Amino acid sequence: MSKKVIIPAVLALSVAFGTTNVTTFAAPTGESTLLYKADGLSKQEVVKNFLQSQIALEASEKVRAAGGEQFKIISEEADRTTGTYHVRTIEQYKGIPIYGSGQAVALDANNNVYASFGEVTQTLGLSVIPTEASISQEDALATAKESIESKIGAVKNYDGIDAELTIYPYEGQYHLTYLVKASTSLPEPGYFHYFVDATSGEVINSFNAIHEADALASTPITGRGLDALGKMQTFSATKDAATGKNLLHGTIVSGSNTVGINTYDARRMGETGFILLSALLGFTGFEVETNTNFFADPAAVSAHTNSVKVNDYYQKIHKRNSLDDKGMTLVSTVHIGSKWNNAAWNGKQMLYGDGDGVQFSSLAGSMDVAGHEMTHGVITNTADLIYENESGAINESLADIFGVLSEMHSKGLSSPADWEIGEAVYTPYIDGDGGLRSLSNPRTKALHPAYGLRDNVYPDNYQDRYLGELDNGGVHINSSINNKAAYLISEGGEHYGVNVTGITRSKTEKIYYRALTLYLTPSSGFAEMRQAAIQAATDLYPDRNGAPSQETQTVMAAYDAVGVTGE
Ligand code: TI1
Ligand code: ZN
Ligand code: CA
Ligand code: CA
Repeated sequence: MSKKVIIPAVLALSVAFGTTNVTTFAAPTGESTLLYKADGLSKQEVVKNFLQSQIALEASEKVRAAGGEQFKIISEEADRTTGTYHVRTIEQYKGIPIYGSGQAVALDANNNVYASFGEVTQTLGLSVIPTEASISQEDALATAKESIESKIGAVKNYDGIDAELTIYPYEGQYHLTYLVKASTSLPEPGYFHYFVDATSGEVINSFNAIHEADALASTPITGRGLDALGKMQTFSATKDAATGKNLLHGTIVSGSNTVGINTYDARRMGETGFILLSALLGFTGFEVETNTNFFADPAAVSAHTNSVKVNDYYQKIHKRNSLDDKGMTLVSTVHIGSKWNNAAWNGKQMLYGDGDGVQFSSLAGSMDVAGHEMTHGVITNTADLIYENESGAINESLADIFGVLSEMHSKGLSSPADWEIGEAVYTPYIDGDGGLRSLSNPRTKALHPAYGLRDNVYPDNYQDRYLGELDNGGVHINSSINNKAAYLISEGGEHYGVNVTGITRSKTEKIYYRALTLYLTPSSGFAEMRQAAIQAATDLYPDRNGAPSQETQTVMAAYDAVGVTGE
């Protein structure tokens, strides 16, 4: 977006002024990739010497002879995560800044230059550039005002207006100009830039930067912050041009797809109120803001980065472009309610409570919870399973299945299998008790006696299902029956006397995704789930000589094992 503004300027500069692009993408390790060695010099000296070394000696000496250095440091920043140091410079001539110039130089822990971005002007020292103004700053301001008001009418009050001597490279020549920047709100909002020739008084060029407001409003930045589990994360965020603040609005680029990720703060607004406001009016909460690129809200950082991970899973494994497969923006809101022990999908976005600190810590902290909620988003856009009774249980189960699968995918296939859901945030004071639900062994999790189930545990068999009205007809309870089937398909095992041969996670997720997106319908229950999974398995792993493939046989055996026999 901002590219359309930036690229022409850079191109114009390099064509007209013989610039050298010194951009490299070396990693901050390894001697061989270094662009410039520190040799005991200070960071600032290294940067300036390095940039000087990019210019032919003759030209660089002429700049010095003309009375000054070509490069001026305008900002420095240490990055504690990587131990690197980042310096921004602009170019100047006799102390006057050159419009549009700029470099970013990166130093490793030993002050060696390992990367550099931005072009270096080669011919500055060889050019004849006037540096004595013959008109005053006031003249330049008056010229700009006159032109602005001829365009938009009389301006009573400028929100801001100033003039600064600037060397302006324009149409193959360096001009000594006053750069006048004027902000107006009435009669029309504007952010005018005027280049007034400081020797002739003429306007060389002008533009209204407010037309670029869109581009400016979404300058991408890299944010950082600790997540809810105390881990430092790096993520895509945005600098808001209007306020100068950084916001948790990011983008994920994957191939030709771009997905927005926006994360907001409900500031503990009650969950019921928020869910209504959000669903009816599209209210998403308040911006998460910072003046630096450090974001200090761990729940927000977690929600933001977990939605990137889950989206990556759907993108990479299932070639799905966001939840609706049309690139919809991923919206999350954290700090819903006070001590709310839940997370939800409200039909449009993800919501996360902070937990009461006993049953749950901040629910945004668990990647499988994010995977669960985001899968409801996928379901809304596909089978749209009705959220009660059997179809509701299948809905909840698919949310759990893709919740754990996306977490395992994100953590890498070599990590031990993790079929628990929510363990990262469940009962923070009790270690090693796993998650709220277990897909591998649902009966290890206690269930309130009010449900009246056998042994007061989650069911792992259709015969033991809950038939009452609580929990929308047991959507979070009977989901365990289908969860167990998915586990058996992937990992195999004996269950109620039925032997199931596991076919791997990778095949399991393809089967369930296909069943969800192609075969399940809003009213599908357990029997339809079995049929859909068998159909998906048969599509992907066809029958041979009239006999079902191992994969299809495994699906049938797993559903037999949990008592969903299809008869
Ligand atoms: S989709 C959401 C329903 C919440 C309804 C309330 C308005 C849901 O299922 N939330 C998950 C959150 C979760 C997921 C917690 C995995 C831990 C692990 C859920 O299971 N909620 C339970 C507590 C429930 O609502 O009964
Ligand atoms: Zn759910
Ligand atoms: Ca887990
Ligand atoms: Ca625990």
